[in-house]
Amino acid sequence: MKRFDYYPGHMAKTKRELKEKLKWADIVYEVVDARGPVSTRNADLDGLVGKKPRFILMNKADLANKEEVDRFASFFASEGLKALPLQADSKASIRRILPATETYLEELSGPKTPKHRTFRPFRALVVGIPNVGKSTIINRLVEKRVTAVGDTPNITRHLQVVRIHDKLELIDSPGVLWPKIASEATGLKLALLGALKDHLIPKDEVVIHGFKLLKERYPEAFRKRYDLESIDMETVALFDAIGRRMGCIQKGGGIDYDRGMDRFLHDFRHKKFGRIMVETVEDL
Ligand SMILES: Nc1nc2c(ncn2[C@@H]2O[C@H](COP(=O)(O)OP(=O)(O)OP(=O)(O)O)[C@@H](O)[C@H]2O)c(=O)[nH]1
Ligand SMILES: [Mg+2]
Repeated sequence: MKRFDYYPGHMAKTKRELKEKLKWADIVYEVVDARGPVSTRNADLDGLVGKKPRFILMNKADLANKEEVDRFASFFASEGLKALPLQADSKASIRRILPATETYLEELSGPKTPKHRTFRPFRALVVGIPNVGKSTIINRLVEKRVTAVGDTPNITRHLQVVRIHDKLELIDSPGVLWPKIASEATGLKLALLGALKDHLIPKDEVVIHGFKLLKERYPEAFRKRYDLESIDMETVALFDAIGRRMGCIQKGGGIDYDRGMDRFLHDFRHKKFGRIMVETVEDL
């Protein structure tokens, strides 16, 4: 799996910064993509967060299969982790975060709560891999009802803290983690979801994986999207048929595969096959 090893130089610095922010936080919002809630986590976070309360936000739930997302919530619960499906661009959905956090923190409080916590709001940090919606969540949480608390010099000089609730404060920049690519299968899922830079895995491999997944799980949505009579054909023939249907034709009349693949990936990432999952609880 050598070719999937990828650790950009700036990640060491990012991790250091994340550690600083974590010192400040009482609770961590771990944002994942609801279409692949396990593959879009990052194993390093366990070590970094330690025993701090953690809340998994399964974001982009509007793009994912609802029943499957609920099953992942139960799966996380069985591992002792709280998880909430979320659609960051919906106000109603964002509004559920605070009460759910309060309930969670109340569950955790009681005899174990350190005394100082009754005197100040809880402090939350949003973390996750790229493109899962961290910034959208922060912007939506912070919108309007906030009072800026300002820099907190005794912790880290440039941490901007905002009060979003009388019981909760938020650091206004997210902690970014690189995805952990544990296997080729995970890499392909992350690439399909757009959580990896496109050049990391050859595009045709990602597309072929997308074809395979759709053929297995969502054949009718796949067939309908491209108005095909059948999808029961070899990969190359499928490439051709889809490319033709999308009008991705070069000057000489051949299929423009590159454009076709981009169009397909865009479709995959933007609900053109309905609410889909790149993994299910059974897969794990
Ligand atoms: N459909 C849908 N799209 C979302 C949702 N949340 C975020 N997005 C979109 O996902 C894309 C990435 O969102 P960001 O908030 O920039 O993600 P991020 O985690 O901050 O990404 P980085 O800054 O690259 O680490 C944007 O195009 C958002 O509009 C959601 O709940 N549903
Ligand atoms: Mg961001």
